[in-house]
Amino acid sequence: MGNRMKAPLILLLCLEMMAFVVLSLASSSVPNNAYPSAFGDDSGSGSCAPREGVLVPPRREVYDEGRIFDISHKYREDMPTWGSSEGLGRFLWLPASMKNGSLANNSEMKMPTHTGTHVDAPGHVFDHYFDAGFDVDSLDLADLNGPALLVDVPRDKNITADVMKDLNIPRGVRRVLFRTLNTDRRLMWKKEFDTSYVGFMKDGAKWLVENTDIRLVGTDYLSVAAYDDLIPSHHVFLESREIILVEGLKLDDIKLGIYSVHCLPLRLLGAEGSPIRCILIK
Ligand SMILES: *C1O[C@H](CO)[C@@H](O)[C@H](O)[C@H]1NC(C)=O
Ligand SMILES: *[C@@H]1O[C@H](CO)[C@@H](O)[C@H](O)[C@H]1NC(C)=O
Ligand SMILES: *[C@@H]1O[C@H](CO)[C@@H](O)[C@H](O)[C@H]1NC(C)=O
Repeated sequence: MGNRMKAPLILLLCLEMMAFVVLSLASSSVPNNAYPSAFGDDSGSGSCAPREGVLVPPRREVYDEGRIFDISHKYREDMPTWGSSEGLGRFLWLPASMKNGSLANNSEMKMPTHTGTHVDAPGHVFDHYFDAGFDVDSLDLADLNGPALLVDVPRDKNITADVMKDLNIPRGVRRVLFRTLNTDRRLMWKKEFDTSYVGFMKDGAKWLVENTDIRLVGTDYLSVAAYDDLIPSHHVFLESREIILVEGLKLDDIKLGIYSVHCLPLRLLGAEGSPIRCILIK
């Protein structure tokens, strides 16, 4: 376990040359001039009819005519980040660019590993697990992929033991995505971190561990645990090292029911968190 990465994640994104040829629609008001099409106009291709000769990249939330749903958030400069009122801020830049004479554009990025839609490994809240190497690369892909239930929880409470009991999730269900008031409040679209988000209270986490077969717990803000029970709820979930927590999911406009979920974290050796791409397939 010699090679231990620190929390910030630094990756080189080597885009295949000319894979994304994007004509600049830059205006002086866009926040990140190096990435005009990604950060400039979030309304995507819908708002302006493509002009002749202007290439417009596809940006989708749903694929294959409603069969595949992207439930990961886009990484944006104005997405919320833990404990900050400023949002994520600049996380992507171009040390080498074609505009400056390079043969290709090569971006670098830096962000906390628990940013946006992400996964927690047991080492997140147990230092002896961290030291023993229970990082995101140790998570079981069989738990991160398979049949999953999308449920709504009551909008007037955090997720307590009573709430869990009333959900009546049958034994045998291994993956559950919990949609909460956070989705209605669009908290993942607000750059200010908000401590009043809905999450699991300790007794709700304990009820889930003791009375269900759930191995994958997904929620719709930056932590599955309510702010008031932040560490206790994480402890209850992660102690057995059998439950995987996926946080910051984008569950808007998806019908309740059973899907096939597919979540893939990066293989970040030594990291107790990782950005994760999750999709639901009907
Ligand atoms: C990178 O190269 C692409 C393709 O030539 C171009 O469209 C884009 O504007 C370039 N970006 C920068 C920041 O140079
Ligand atoms: C190109 O280089 C100039 C001068 O070093 C720098 O100010 C500018 O930001 C660079 N542009 C890009 C797109 O990297
Ligand atoms: C959930 O708990 C947080 C504190 O952790 C609190 O601010 C919030 O109001 C609670 N939400 C609901 C709907 O009860």
